[in-house]
Amino acid sequence: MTRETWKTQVGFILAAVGSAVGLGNVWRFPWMTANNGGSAFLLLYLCIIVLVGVPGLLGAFVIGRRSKRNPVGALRSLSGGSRLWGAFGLLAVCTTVLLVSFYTVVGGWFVRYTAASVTGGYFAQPGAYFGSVSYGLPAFGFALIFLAATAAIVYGGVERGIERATKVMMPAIVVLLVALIAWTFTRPGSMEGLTFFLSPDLAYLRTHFLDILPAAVGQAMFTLSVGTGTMITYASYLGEERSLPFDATTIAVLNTAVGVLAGLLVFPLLFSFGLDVGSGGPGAIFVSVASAFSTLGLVGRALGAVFFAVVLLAALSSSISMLEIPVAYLVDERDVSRGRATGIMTGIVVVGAAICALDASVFSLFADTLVNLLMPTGLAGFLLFVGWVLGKNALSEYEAGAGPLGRALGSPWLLFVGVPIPIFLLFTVISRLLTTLGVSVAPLSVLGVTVASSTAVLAAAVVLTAIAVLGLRRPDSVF
Ligand code: ALA
Repeated sequence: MTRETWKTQVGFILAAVGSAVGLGNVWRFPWMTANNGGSAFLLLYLCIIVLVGVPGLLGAFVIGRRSKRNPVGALRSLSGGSRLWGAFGLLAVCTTVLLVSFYTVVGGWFVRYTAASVTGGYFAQPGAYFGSVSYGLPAFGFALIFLAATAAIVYGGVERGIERATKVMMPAIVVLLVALIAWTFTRPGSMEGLTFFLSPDLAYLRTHFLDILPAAVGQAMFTLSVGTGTMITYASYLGEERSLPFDATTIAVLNTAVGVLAGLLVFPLLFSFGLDVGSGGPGAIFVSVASAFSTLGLVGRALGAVFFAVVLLAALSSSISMLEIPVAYLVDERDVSRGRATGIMTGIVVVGAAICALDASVFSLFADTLVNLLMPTGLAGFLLFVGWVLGKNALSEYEAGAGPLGRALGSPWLLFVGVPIPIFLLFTVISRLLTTLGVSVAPLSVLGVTVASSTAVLAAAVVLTAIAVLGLRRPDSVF
């Protein structure tokens, strides 16, 4: 069958930004920022977006455009038919199914809160309200509404469904966010929130660097949709004339801008209402922002409906990009029609969403632990593939359509994605794994020299990367 392509170039950029901009920016980013030192987290997160996120996006684009396939077909065909790489691609597809399962539940919360804003449903007791609707059957029911909307757009296909929908959604999100920020800035006390969010706290960053690093990496992966194959699949519908460095930078900048806009809204809003920014958990934004709106009577109903609807649009443009991955896998690899593939995958996600909606601990396993472990692992694997399996072929794909500046950065990029970034990602994955398993690594004594535990973790990441590199090296590799 003829493979679909993006009809317009702006369609690709908007769809990719739409994939990146979502609950990660509005629900997870302010929550992570609040729990990890405010402006210190912001600074670290921005550095990771530039140093890991943009090169990582480029890696995904190179794999996608060169192969014109979903992650499984892409890794298998570009590696000359390796089953092992095919299996790694399948891991990425499965990761996406896990993500879209919990995402559907959160999307359902936003559907409910949009409706409850209109009726004033959460106004009496915002905290207790979230507790009563967040899990169980009520949450599952609303998740199904969100999933039905996602599936309908994916069923429509690349050009008619995804491209058309995101072209309208993305500008609408920015306009609505800016309007809400303008309103928030008129409130007394909002400037304190701005300071918490924006004034660089280098002392906190120095003392808590290793504590907040994994959270910042996980957030950067999640928000850019890298490490799961989403961007591989989107770039597979892309023509050779596009500049990949330009597109990756544009997408990262626009995505970060929306995240920062969300922060500019949420923190001033919370401070102006004297609400606790650090009250963690997935319900933080619901409880706090809903509390703010509930004090404003009828105006609060209107503002609440607009706010939750804006986030809902952003969530939808991301969830469609995630559901598209397993659908593209079935269409490309199993020769299933788009309609059937959408039906099958929606059925699987219904089961996943039912599991995620069971209770808070199952939800956190998906939304927190698995995201933080699987996404950096996925990206590390993709980038080792780019550097050592594709090697010089990756460079020629990168250079096709790129301008002089982009081309000049090609070789440093390939080196960077081939060695330092995988080491860095594996370092954060191992640290997180140890924390998750409750294993604390005592300082080691090597030849009489005491090695801090983080140094031992770093050494493990270097050894793992070296083993991978030695195993993957071929004539076309970076070195
Ligand atoms: N990138 C998507 C988001 O931030 C998953 O919500």
